[in-house]
Amino acid sequence: MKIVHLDEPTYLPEVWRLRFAELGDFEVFDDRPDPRTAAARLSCADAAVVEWTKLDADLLAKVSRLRYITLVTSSFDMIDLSAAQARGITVAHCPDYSCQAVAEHTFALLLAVSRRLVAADIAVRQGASHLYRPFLGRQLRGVTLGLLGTGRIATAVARIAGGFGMRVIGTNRTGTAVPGITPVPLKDLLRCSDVLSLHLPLTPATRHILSADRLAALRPTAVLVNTCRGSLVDQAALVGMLADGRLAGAALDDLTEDDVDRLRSLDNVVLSPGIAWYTDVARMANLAEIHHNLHSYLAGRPANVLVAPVG
Ligand code: DAR
Repeated sequence: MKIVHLDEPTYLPEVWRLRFAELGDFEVFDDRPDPRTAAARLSCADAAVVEWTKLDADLLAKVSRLRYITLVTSSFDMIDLSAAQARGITVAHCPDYSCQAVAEHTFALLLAVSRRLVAADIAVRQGASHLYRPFLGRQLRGVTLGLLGTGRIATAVARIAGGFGMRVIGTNRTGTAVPGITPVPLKDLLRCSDVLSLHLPLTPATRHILSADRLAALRPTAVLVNTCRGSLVDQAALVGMLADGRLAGAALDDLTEDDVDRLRSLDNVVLSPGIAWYTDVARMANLAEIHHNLHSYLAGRPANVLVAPVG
């Protein structure tokens, strides 16, 4: 059984390389391959671990032999799942490893934007002391937190929000109730949230789920937190609203290219470079989850499957 790690692992200490090597002939590539190189590598393997490479239908059409992919991510927008399925490839992902990390980062971002922490830090480094007026904070206790998506990460966010004394409402696709989150229709979520936090995967159906129209339904005093893919939001519309005071603030862990320079210039925005998942505990849990995925596939009962070949 040949297993490749296709592209530059963020974290793969030697002990874990050895553990993966117990599962088969395990080869790690430490670069980020172009599509041709990626297709060639995948065609020499039975199973692959993928972190960065976009696996679109064109690339997958060039892949032979490969039967299994586990993404190291919980997100799965970088792979064309139906193309993989059509080529007889089982695709799994890692939905669990980062739930607590992302939930905690949601609050790191929310507190940073509510207390203008980045600007305050800069002010102190420039000599400020007991400077109050630019830094009037917004209390979280008693405000309404709206969760768009009520899965595992949102549930962890709701648990933390309980400690802050926030009222938590949420919307999901199916209308199912989740403990700790009061279910509401989307239009009420937009209308009632003081803080709106996104917790759903990017798919063709969720791209721009926060469209210009939906953003316009938010309270002008609201704050948006996004620890998911930037493309869930119509970023150009968001920037316009933040710039002219139709939305109070935003805290974003992922950006798109749309109007990004103007976004970077706004001072009611806090940004982080895709690090919501990246904690000491989560990166270890990520390795355990990838290992579990491979192990369960090899044992004939694949876990965390996104698509499996039909028939
Ligand atoms: N968007 C997050 C982060 C993935 C980063 N890389 C990892 N896990 N090695 C996700 O899990 O989808």
